[in-house]
Amino acid sequence: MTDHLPPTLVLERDGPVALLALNRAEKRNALDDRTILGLAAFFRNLPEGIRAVVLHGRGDHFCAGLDLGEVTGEPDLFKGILHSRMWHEAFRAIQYASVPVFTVLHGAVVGGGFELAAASHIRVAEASAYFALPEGQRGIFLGGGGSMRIPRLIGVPMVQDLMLTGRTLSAEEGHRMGAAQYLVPGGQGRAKALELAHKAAGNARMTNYAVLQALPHIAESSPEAGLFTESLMAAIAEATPEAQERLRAFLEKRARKITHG
Ligand code: 1HE
Repeated sequence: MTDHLPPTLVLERDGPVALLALNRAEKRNALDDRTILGLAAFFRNLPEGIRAVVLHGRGDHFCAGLDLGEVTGEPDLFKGILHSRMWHEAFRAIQYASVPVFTVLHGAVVGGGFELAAASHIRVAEASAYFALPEGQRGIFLGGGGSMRIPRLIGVPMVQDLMLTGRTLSAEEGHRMGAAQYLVPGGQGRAKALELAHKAAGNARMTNYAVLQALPHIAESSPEAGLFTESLMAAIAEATPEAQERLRAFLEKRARKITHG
């Protein structure tokens, strides 16, 4: 799905890793409809051979959120619902992509930009990143799944604080609270995300798929349903030829051991 990318999305490739850039720096990578539709199309139909995606923003900011120019005009409730649902579908395509998605966060990670980051699996924040939910100041509300996903990262009380008081979180605060798994110095986010993406790309495909598709459902299930699903998933993963080869490789001392530090 590279032929139909809008000009606001630019794709590069590093072996099995796709690097997708938000390419609208002049508008601080604000998300307009064509970009949202482009994201949905890309993640639903990844290029052949891609095993991980790194999503980043060109310019000084990751993303200034919803393109506010696209929601001004004659109020239309029905259109408003469909617009938000379009975002949901796009960000769902990211969350449930067939491969892991890493985001590089720098500068503004605000509103819909925070929602976008929250739909990815691993967030790498550069020291310049800051998180904000300025919807209250604009008179609008979260519409890209942020009410579901962001509280799962930083908790309802902190989301309420951001939305009610206009508080921003520094990269360090965001990292401490769970908005990002990694914190790196300025300018190093892309290299770090790429390194992590290559590691993930080297895992067994079925295990990665299970981590993205099964794990979140299991974690939200009742314990008994979750444990049963886990057993099914474990049996499916073990039965793949790739798993069997990897297990043999370890037992025959051909595989890497775990290293720490
Ligand atoms: C935009 C947008 C945007 C910038 N929609 N055009 N998001 C916000 O409330 C964030 C609004 N943006 C900002 O607060 C600032 O732009 C930034 C702090 C991110 C960056 O500041 P700065 O000084 O680097 O840039 P700027 O001069 O403010 O913006 C440069 C241009 O980008 C300018 O347009 P220009 O034609 O005058 O050059 C800005 O108008 C434009 N721009 N951000 C449209 N967001 C599914 S619901 C999600 C709900 C939300 O996302 S709410 C949060 C919306």
